[in-house]
Amino acid sequence: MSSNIDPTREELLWMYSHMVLSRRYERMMDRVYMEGKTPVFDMAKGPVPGEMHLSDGQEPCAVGVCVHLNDDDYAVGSHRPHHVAIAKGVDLDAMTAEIFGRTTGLSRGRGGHMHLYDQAKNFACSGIVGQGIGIGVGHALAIKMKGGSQVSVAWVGEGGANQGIFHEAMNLAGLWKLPYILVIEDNHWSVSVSKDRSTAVARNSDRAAGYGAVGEYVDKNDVWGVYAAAKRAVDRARAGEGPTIIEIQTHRLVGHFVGDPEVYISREQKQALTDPIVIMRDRLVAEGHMTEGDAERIEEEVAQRLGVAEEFARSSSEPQPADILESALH
Ligand SMILES: Cc1ncc(C[n+]2csc(CCOP(=O)(O)OP(=O)(O)O)c2C)c(N)n1
Repeated sequence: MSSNIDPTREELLWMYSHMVLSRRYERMMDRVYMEGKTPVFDMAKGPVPGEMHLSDGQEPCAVGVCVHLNDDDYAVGSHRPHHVAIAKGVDLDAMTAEIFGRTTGLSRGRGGHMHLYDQAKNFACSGIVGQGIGIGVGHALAIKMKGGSQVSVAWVGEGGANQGIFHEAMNLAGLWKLPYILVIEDNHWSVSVSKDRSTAVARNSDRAAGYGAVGEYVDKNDVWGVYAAAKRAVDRARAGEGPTIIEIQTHRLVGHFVGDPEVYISREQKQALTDPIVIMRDRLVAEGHMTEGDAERIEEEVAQRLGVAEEFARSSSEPQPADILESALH
């Protein structure tokens, strides 16, 4: 479908500033994650142990959808969740502390970066690839049974869309006409397996017809295209017209995880990738929605906010073994 619904200036600036916030967040996370992990890469070391999946380049998939959502709408991210959490408004201090494994984190530091949970923003995510598809349908069923007007959105990679739960969940979403939107972030790679080696159809949005859903396809990581597709999908969901699959052609500008040697992608392929933030900034300036000065101010505000979040996490205490049986909720 074509992009024929234009964002307001306020929406454009919201999307842009949240893309910048998300990208700078990932750069900060890349830096703190690598602390203490070299010269021989050791995942268990440093202030943020474990695996780390960053979303650089995939920001349009988050902001173009979340700009239409309210706090009480449901959002379930994947194992690569930071951009969606930030766009859904998850508290940056508590999220950062959670990733650092500290007691002030969203779940008192017990979830880590792939298991962020914020009840105030109806946000969750999971390290089990594809799981969010079913959780999202569960949210949508709950909304319908309670007669609510919210929508439920889940994000999954094109690799995760090949999990069995995709078919079961989409079938029920279509059968029951649930207020459900599945966003497929097609970054072409499932770790090192390319989509053409794993998926029988060229477009996952074509699968929608098999489940009584509407399929939307967004090319070129286009934030305007995501905005328009998501607006149609949210309007349909709130009107009781059932589910939508939004497939977005996106790309990750970084490895699958921090430390990925990326031997499966050539230098030429990597160099050909474009940056959606640079594209959006240039277009906003060219169309008079924003000045270069506005862009600089956004960068400064973001840097200041991230400094506060990092300091909050670093200065928070580590969990104690004696507290393990206490609830993870604050
Ligand atoms: C059920 C399950 N199987 C395998 C894994 C290991 N794993 C983590 S990320 C990933 C690839 C996911 O690819 P995709 O869904 O395309 O998302 P992307 O990483 O590209 O964002 C795999 C196989 C897992 N976490 N969960």
